[in-house]
Amino acid sequence: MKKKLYNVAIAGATGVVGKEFLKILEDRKFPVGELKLLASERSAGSRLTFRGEEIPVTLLDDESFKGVDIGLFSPGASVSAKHAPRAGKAGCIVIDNTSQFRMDADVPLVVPEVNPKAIAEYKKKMIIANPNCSTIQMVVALKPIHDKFRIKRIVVSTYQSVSGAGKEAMEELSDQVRALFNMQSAQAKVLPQRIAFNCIPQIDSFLDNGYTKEEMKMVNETQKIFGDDTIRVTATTVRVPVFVAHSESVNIETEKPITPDAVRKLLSKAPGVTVLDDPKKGVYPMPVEAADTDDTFVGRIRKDESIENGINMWIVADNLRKGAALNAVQIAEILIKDYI
Ligand code: NAP
Ligand code: 3JM
Repeated sequence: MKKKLYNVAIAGATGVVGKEFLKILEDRKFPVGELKLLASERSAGSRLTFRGEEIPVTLLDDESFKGVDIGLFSPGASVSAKHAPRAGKAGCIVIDNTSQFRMDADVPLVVPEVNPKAIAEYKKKMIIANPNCSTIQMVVALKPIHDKFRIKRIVVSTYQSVSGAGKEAMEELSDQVRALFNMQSAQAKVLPQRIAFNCIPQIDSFLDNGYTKEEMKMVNETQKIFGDDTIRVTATTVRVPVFVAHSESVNIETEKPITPDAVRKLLSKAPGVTVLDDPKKGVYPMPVEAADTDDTFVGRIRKDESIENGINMWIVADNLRKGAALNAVQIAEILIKDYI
């Protein structure tokens, strides 16, 4: 018989992604039975509110997942590496937001609007990976275009908010702005350079090929989610002084002839996408409007006049919601509807 309520654990509950999980589970009325909030010793003993009730935060350890049906993980890659497989062995299905398992051949990498059927593969390791925030919003917008016109190449530059680097990076932007307005120097501790009134062309660490890990996540994850290694992707990822919501300038080259009107028409019907594209009236997506919403917003759709079949566009979404917690809860909703 199908369960009516599911026991859920949030690993990394006190982080910016973790707190978004709490809001989304409550807003979408996910059928939560028992809820466990897990974090490190730094936050164990504190409390967070869910459906008007204060729930204690406890230490994430080997015993945390007994009797838990679904684990929503965002405690950082090394913590997921250790605890997600242990949770899986205890019978808990883990939806992991870190980069740890995304490219594992035995772990599905899922965006519900794009490849929901891949969820079936969760049984191999009891882990489902949530893609990187920048990948998610890009593939949500590009999937309908790829299906109809076949995308050969993607060139993307990102403008990523500080919330993508966690709660301490958000505090760092506030602290630096305050310090600079008070004629004091701005200290960079979490991000690799000063972020106030600046742009940093480095997200995550550098690899030998000159790209950052964040850039290669976009390349590899897009190919895995589309199930197409022939799609060529090149990315430049940049941190900007915005609190929430990532923006992307995306250029695509397609196999079949394509027009801006055809793209607008296709995307206006695409699940999870809202087209905001009337630039002469000042209508285009921006982080301040996308923050705290669920859709992926697309605008500035225009022909790339430098090639035969090319389109430029601007894609914006809330990185903590569609880019992380919302995407994971949507996966959980499919899991309970179709699989458990
Ligand atoms: P954050 O605000 O810094 O929060 C980190 C969370 O992890 C906190 O709850 C922290 O607990 C917990 N944590 C850290 N070390 C731990 C440990 N040893 N054991 C148990 N819990 C531990 O970071 P965030 O932005 O929420 O992101 C967390 C992770 O999610 C990132 O590192 C990244 O891997 C992933 N992420 C994924 C996406 C995505 O899927 N697209 C987007 C953003 C982030 P304390 O309060 O005790 O420190
Ligand atoms: C977003 O613990 C870590 O190294 C986490 C670094 C991180 C990641 C990651 O690699 O999991 C910070 C912010 C991500 C991500 O979504 O890829």
